[in-house]
Amino acid sequence: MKKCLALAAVLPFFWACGTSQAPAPCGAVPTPYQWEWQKMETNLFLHFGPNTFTGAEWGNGKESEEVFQPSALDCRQWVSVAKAAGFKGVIITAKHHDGFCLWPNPESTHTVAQSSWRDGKGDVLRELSDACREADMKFGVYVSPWDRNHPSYGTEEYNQVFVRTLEHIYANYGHIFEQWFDGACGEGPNGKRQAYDWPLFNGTVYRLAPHAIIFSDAGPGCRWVGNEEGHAGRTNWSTIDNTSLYPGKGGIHELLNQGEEGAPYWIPAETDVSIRPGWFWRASETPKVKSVEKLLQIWYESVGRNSLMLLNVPPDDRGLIDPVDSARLIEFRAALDQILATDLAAGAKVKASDTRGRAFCAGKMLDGDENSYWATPDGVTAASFVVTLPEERTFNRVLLQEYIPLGQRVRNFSIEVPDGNGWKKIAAETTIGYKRVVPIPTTTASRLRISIDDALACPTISRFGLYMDPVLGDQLLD
Ligand code: FUL
Repeated sequence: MKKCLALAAVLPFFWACGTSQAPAPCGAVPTPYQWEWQKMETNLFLHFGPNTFTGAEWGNGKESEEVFQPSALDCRQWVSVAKAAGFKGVIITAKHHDGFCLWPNPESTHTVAQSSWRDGKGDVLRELSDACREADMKFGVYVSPWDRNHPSYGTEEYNQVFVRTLEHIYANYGHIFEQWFDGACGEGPNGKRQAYDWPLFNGTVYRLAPHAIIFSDAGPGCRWVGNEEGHAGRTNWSTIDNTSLYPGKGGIHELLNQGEEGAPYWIPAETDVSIRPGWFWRASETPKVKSVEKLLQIWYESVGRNSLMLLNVPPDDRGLIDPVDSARLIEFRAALDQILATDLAAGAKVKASDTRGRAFCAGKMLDGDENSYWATPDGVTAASFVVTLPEERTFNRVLLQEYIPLGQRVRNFSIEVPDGNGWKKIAAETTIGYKRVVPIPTTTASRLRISIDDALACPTISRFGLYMDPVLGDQLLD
């Protein structure tokens, strides 16, 4: 009896605070592996192989194995550069279109084992996967299905060769976080093209590594962003219907760039872009290594637009990251870290027009916990929140994150600052997703209003932040 009375006294208190249930997931959601992958944010791409020595972008597969002669290969140097520059994973071209394998692949006679480099005992994948494991860096592989060397390319047998090639990698080189499949499908040594068996290739990877994120134009783990210049769409849904897509299919660049609202599969965009004009290292292109400003812009237009940034930094012909590239990477990260070091929303008070209850109150956007979020009651798909800073502050970037384990929801949002007795709109955008960083004109204010103007279901916003970027300033505004 006493217990009942005590409960009766406490229950109204809980109701008053609003002990609502978490919202139900909305549409497609990421797997736990995709969620972890998205949080990596920036990874390094490593294009390395015979092209590094011949200067070609696409080798023809007839290059002698002897051309592969890195004089001072040190994969630990690659990984320490990646680590120092804040990258979470690396993806190496284990086999590019020329067919040359950076490991002794028993399925091929065009590999490191046929080169006199290290007396045919060299193995770049071994050295890199070991270096990654030692440094707690994630390791991924690009394995080109297009093979301009393999004699069986263009026949049904080649699909089996390719499967055994994947099996060999997955059996011998430890944990692989991402499998990169390029869609290129040209002619092989016998002049024939290959009919790739994608379900077989993807099935093989999932059988060997269920956790791996498979990249291709069509996913299924993540999708190409549709260009190699480094920008995701301003509208960028992590969902897409890939049922009729396949790697290499033409005419889908815009679809890949923007995703598809409400589509049935979670296949987020990955933005691959090179720090140099080409994908492979060439001495002549060293003066053209991208500037810190350009790299920051790419970060805003990839990570800041709900994508992952895969930045190619190709090792040189010694087998080392060129000092110009490594210095640029460190400068880029230092500039980015400095911008993000001070969240100018710190100490702010937030008040939302609608709240699901205390567990989902607006303050959850500022608590630094990626698993807590502001949410509105079911059915409330337009709502706003006002941020009041402790004093006037100057900023030009607004950061927002959705709690994507429950799906991507926001379709339109806007940002306003006080104007007399009312508000003035300074930005109107579409999607948010995992992370959105909106460049706004440099603004000094103590209040801001963010409105979610439309969403597929009640919004779930896990983070709000304000930053000042003095490097690019207002350069990114239209
Ligand atoms: C492309 C390839 O053809 C390029 O050589 C490069 O590997 C790039 C990342 O993907 O489709």
